[in-house]
Amino acid sequence: MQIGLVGLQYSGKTTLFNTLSEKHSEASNAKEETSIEIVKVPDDRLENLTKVFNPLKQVNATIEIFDIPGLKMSEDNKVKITSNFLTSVRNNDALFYIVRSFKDDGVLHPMDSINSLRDIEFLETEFLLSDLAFLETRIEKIKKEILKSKDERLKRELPVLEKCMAHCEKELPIRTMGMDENDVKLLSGYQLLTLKPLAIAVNYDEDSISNVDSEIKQLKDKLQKSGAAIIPFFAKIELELSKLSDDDRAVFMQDYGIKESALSKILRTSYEMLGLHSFFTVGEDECRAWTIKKKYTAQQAAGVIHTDFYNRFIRAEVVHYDDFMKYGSFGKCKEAGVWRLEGKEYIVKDGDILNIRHS
Ligand SMILES: Nc1nc2c(ncn2[C@@H]2O[C@H](COP(=O)(O)OP(=O)(O)O)[C@@H](O)[C@H]2O)c(=O)[nH]1
Ligand SMILES: [Mg+2]
Repeated sequence: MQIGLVGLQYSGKTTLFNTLSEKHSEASNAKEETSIEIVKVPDDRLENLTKVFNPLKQVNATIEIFDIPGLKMSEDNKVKITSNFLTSVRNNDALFYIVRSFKDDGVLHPMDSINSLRDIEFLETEFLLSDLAFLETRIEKIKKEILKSKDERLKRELPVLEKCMAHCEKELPIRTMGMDENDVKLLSGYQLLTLKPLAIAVNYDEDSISNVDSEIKQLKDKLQKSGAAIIPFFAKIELELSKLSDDDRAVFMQDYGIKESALSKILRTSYEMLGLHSFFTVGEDECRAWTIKKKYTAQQAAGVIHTDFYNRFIRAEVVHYDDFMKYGSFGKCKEAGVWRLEGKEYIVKDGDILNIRHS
């Protein structure tokens, strides 16, 4: 899973990125290149399974976070979107739009004043224009191609693209169209920007913590049509806190009134937006958490572990994590009747422990 942090220059992307990374260095991407960090998804359930099985290694699920710079002021005092920037943005599964709301006279704002709504609308509009331009060209091209060939796929694509175009023309992002899954799959190669799940992460300073809830509520009201999640965070304080031990951090977070860390918010929101959850595999060699789509069947989940497991799938042995912790061993789970053999159509649940039987 790839998550992209985008936003105007000096909004706090790199500061947030450093909070998430294990290095916790001070902000810098002076070279203006995209940085990548592979973040381990913390999971108490996996920690507990590791305590039971004492495996050689524990493997957490991971997500890749991209710090994408590029939205800076050009010489004519305007923020320009480049095609390089859009290419970096397209590669992500979900986007976090980092918006500045912290006040600091020592830090420039590329649009000269703090106005989070304006900044959000700026990027949304640019993404919408980019999708519109793409859709227009693509629709023209497909229409011509359909006349020449009888390509069935193109014929199915055309009405979907036209619906997207009509939606964008109403200045609405494609993510709010309620497209069915097959249509989404049909368009997946195009990487339409306003189809990507979007979270708007607003960066506040410590003086505003007490006003945050009411400000976020106002933004939510104004941005209802964006279909975006909206979350507050505190880049600068959280970078300081990320350098502390877990216990100290918990104490300071409480002092500041920060209920959940930026990392936890980003992971939770990403899983929600993308419709993901986790299952586990356990054993003496490794205990591991895997990330899958919520609707995945046992066979699809097996395929995430290994394509051979998909092709040669026979059955899945399944115990839910809660049952396993309640009874303490697979043997006891069998006696209690909570250990099951499931076929390939079984829909895997969050927290299932799976063992795939294959030929
Ligand atoms: N006062 C204050 N400064 C911040 C905050 N977040 C970021 N900064 C500062 O703003 C500057 C730009 O931040 P940076 O993360 O590099 O922004 P980017 O251009 O979006 O990557 C740096 O000097 C940061 O230390 C914040 O919450 N409060
Ligand atoms: Mg940066």
